[in-house]
Amino acid sequence: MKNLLVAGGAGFVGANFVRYVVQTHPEVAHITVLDKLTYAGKRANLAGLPTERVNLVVGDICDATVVEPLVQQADAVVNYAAESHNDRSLEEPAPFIQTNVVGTYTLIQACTKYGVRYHHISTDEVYGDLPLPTTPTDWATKFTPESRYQPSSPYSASKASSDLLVHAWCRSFGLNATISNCSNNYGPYQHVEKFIPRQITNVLCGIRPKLYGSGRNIRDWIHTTDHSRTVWEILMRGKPDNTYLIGANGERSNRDVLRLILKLMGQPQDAYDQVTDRPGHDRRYAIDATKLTRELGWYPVMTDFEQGLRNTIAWYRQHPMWWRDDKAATEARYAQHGQ
Ligand code: NAD
Ligand code: TDX
Repeated sequence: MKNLLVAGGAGFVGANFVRYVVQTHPEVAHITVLDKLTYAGKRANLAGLPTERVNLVVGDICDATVVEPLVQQADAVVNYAAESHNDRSLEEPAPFIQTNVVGTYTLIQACTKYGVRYHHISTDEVYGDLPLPTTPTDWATKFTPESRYQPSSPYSASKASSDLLVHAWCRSFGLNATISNCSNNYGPYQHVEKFIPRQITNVLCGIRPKLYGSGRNIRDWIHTTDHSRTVWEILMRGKPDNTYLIGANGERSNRDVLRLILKLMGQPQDAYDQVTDRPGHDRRYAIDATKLTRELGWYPVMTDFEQGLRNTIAWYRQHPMWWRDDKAATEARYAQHGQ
């Protein structure tokens, strides 16, 4: 794997992956990032990386004339490019269908044509949600690779569709692909529309944090560096046409996460607003990552959530120029929906 093509590598999770590979895998001679630089992608996310090892091509994964020559030169393609925000998908689903479904189709067609290895980045949200747990048996119930696909939002439905395309291309056309479905990531470079950076930057701006509904919804948090490590392992050692679920046993309610942010930022525990809930809001995500441990000997490293959150808060505090321009536009958009 000397030459990688990373689609969506100027976004949050993709840029963290590119940084991880550059820092830890000197055998990768070159990474081409293909990114449309939508509202969510930034050149700044790749700043400081050696230009002889990383270059950015600004382009659309739906455009075969851009995609094909880049795929032809690559040893492997990792696809992070997506419309990624549930709230936006509820307002305007069209770009989600275009990028997440048509874009994936365009990439896998090119990988099939040139016999290039493909890894598809997906989400645990394709499995829908689990009820809020009340008994030990409920807590033990988690998503597995055998769980039924039943996505709730236009975003998760478009990601589910893209996963199904990849499986079909493996079976019918011999595409050499793997899929990973990861839980909620946190860490640096995440857009301020997402839960954790929104609340951190709210506090930094003197805005009261906003909790949707009761705040009892549970998300399964993983540090984005653990996600990157796992994707690398799957790229190297994953079995063709296999799905790997990535999670770090990081389940917490939104309310608990928000109260921890407030504590770490020296604010009163009740200094937040409860706002209009997200329509169709998934209740709980929980990942059973047994297959990763069994097949790849994988385990998460960055499991101290409080320390990870402290570092993430420090990053947003130290990089106001990175997020300041997005903040006002993001809050204006939320205000239109009472959020
Ligand atoms: P993001 O919105 O921060 O980044 C997406 C990137 O894709 C941006 O750089 C954007 O410019 C680019 N992009 C969008 N449309 C494009 C197009 N048509 N052509 C080329 N580039 C395009 O999203 P993220 O949070 O980094 O998520 C990346 C991937 O990881 C997604 O597939 C998402 O489903 C998956 N994922 C994310 C999480 C999470 O918690 N963030 C968890 C599990 C899976
Ligand atoms: O202001 C907020 N208040 C709030 O209570 C926001 C923005 C969110 N929330 C809640 C909704 C969710 O229960 O916090 C939780 C996390 O919200 P998001 O950050 O929007 O993430 P989520 O919808 O869980 O999806 C994320 O994880 C899976 C990513 O955005 C997806 O791309 C990924 O697939």
